[in-house]
Parts: sequence; C-alpha cells; structure tokens
Amino acid sequence: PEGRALAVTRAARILQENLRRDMGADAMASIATLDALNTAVRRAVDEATITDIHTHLFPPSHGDLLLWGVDELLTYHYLVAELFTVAPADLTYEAFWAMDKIAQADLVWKHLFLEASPLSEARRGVLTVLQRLGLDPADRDLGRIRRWFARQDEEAYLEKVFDLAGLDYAVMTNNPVKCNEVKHFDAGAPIPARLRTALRIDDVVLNFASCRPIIASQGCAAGDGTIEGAAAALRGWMGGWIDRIDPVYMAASLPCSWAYPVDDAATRMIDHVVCPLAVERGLPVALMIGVNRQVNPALGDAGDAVAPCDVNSIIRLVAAHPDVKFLVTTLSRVDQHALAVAGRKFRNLHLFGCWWFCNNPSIINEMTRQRLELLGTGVTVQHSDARVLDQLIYKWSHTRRIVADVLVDKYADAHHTGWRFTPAEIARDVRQIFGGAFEDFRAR
Ligand code: HDL
Ligand code: ZN
Repeated sequence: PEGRALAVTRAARILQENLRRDMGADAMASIATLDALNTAVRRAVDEATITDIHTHLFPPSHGDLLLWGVDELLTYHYLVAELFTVAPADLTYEAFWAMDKIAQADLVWKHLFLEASPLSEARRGVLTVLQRLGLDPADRDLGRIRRWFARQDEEAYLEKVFDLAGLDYAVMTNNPVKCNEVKHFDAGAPIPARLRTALRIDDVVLNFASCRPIIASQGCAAGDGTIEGAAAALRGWMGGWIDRIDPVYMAASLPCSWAYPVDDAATRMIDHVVCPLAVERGLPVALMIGVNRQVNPALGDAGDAVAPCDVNSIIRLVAAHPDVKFLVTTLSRVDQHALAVAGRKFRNLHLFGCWWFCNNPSIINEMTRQRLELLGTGVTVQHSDARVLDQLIYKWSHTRRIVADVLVDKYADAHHTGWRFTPAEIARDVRQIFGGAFEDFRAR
C-alpha cells in the first residue's frame, strides 16, 4: 500500500508537470470565461489517459482467447442478439451457430448494416472503429476491410488500439476454474504491461459444488464438507492464484436475485473465504450485480437479460465488511440512484462503470450526471467491458464525448457561482473519474 500510495502521488505529480510543460503558467491560471472553460474541459477529456478497469481481453500469447478484427467485431454477442430481432424465421439458432465466423459476420453485415441502418450503439461502434483506424465505412466494402485486418500484426495492433483508445492499461477477466484459460497461466504465457489480471470468482461463489473437482485437481483439499470447514483450504487455494497472477482485484458477477446475507453457499463463501482473503491481501472485491441469467439460452453469451437487484443487500454486505474495499456496478438503470446514494454512505464502497446494458449514450449521460451530482469525482465513470480488442477504440471514443458534454455543464454550473478553475485542476478531476479515483481507492 505505501508503494501504491507513492505511485498515485507520482502519477498526479507527473500529470501536473506535463501540464506545466505543455501550457506553462497558463495551466495554473484561472479560467475566466465560459467559452474558455468549455474548451479546457473538452481538451482535458480528449487528452486524459484512461484506465479501463474491466474487460474480457486476453494477451496475444493466450492464443485464440484474444478476439480482434472486423469479423469478431461483427459477431460480438450484442450484435448476435440484434441479428435475431430482425433475421428471417428460417435462420434458426442452430443454423447460425453451425456457421463459421465469416458467414456469421456476413449475415450481421447484411441484416444490421446494409438492410437496416446501423443506429444501435453496438452497430455504430463497429463503424467508429473502422473510421478511427482510417478505413472508410462509407464504401461498405467488407472484403477490403477484411484484407486490411489480415495485414495487421497482432502485438503491434494491440499497442495501436491502446494508443487510439488513450489507455494506460486494461484489466482482464481471469477465471481460475476455466481450463482453457488456466492452461496459458500454467504455460507461463507472457502478459504485456498494457493488461492486468483480475481473479474472477463467480463460479466459486455461486456454484461451489460444481467447482469442487477442479479446485481439488489444483491441489485444494476442500473435501466435501461445509464451506466453513474448508474455508482455510479455500483461502489457501484462492490466495495461491493471487500469488500466481497478481490480480488488481477479485471479481464476481452476481444475478439480479442475489441477496445477502442468506443461509446459502454464496453468503458463506463471501463471509468465510472471499472477504477475509481480501482483507489479508488488501485486494478490492469487484461486484457486478443484476444479470437475469440466460433468459434465452439459444443466444449463448447474448442470452442474458437484466432486472433490478437488491441494493439493500449491497449495503448490508459493505456494512458487514468495513475493512473490505468493494468496487460495485449494477446492471439495471433502475438501481443507479439508490446505488449512488449508497456510495455516499460507505468509504469502502466505490462505484464504477455504466455496465453492459447501461453502456449506451442516453444512460451514460444520465448516470454520469447523477454520480457527479451525488459523488463528485469520487467515482470511476466507465469501463469498457470490451470482449473484442478493437472495441476499446469505440467504447472509449463514445464515452469521452458523452462525459465531456456532462462535465461542460457541471463546470459551467460551478463557474456561475463565481468559483474559478485552472486547466490543471480540470485535468486532475478528469483523470480522477477515468482511473485516478480507482487507483486512490486501491491504495487506501
Ligand atoms: O459478467 C460480465 O463480466 C459481463 O460483462 C458479461 O461478460 C457480459 O456478457 C458482457 O460481455 N457484457 O458486456
Ligand atoms: Zn464483463
């Protein structure tokens, strides 16, 4: 923690020094007019280095787990769901899943771009990626686009995407009970500095019984007794993964039905294994709550829906474990106000992201206004949730624009009171909501 606290200070100092170098004394000069304020805010957002605290990306060394390129963009599960809202009845789910990626992408391009204007956020996102890469979407030539991607070197392309998105690093989702992921850690496959790990423990928290065999195969004598009885062994197993992959946090996605405390395995796993380990290791616990899991299994990853969750359960959990740092986001727009109020009540609760079905301009705008009004800059306004590398480009380009619009209004509101801001303070604030507050929370 001391090292981290120093690192945070250093990052903030570097930011100020860069501003002084770039703007000289102007960086510290009060901004007198609304127009100058507007310009300074938009510049700060455009230039901010962002930390993407939740994605589903993987290192190039982890083989086909890293998805990238136009066909992966077009077959993103958000677009698969949209395809079946318009596809002809004779396109069965089975027929679609039997196709190869190219054929699937051709269908998405046909039905969602050529025969229906790309107005949804996921469709617009594909076009933003192509445009920011310097490819002209207007010629609608999927073949030419494919040939461009085929010429890219994966590792160089990853760096290019991170630079275009303006990220310092992105946090992955690493599941210790998924064999196709574990094998790459067993092989010591390298991880670039742009990517950090997160220990994903949904399965262990929600389906511990089904995880026993693989946990046992990894040397954990959890036996078949109670979780309380195996807690020490389970903390040893989970702690071993923390030692191996050095995660930024432990994470779990919880269903809309999740409640705490309840006389169930999930509560016992949280109370006796996850939280004690989080305190022992000083690791935050990230909870993403509100999925209505697999309402249409035929859609695969696209088959999940959303429902309001129980914010009072979040409050009870955070209050019961005051020494655990909880990062929380909820999936339903309905929960956001109550969650933002909860964020005002507990210093060990940090809110993040406009997650999944909230990652749309109308809701990002509303959530960001609500959070700034209730929490100021003590929040991480967004994460990308990118599953396909190239998505970093559009998810962050779209978010920067929306957050800048919100911040312009908020700084103008404060300006009207007579308070004055400097460019350095605005850059500080923008960094805070795009990763700085997260780093401060981790270092606390
Ligand atoms: O559980 C999660 O981390 C979710 O983000 C799911 O992966 C979801 O399918 C998704 O990709 N949302 O964007
Ligand atoms: Zn996710």
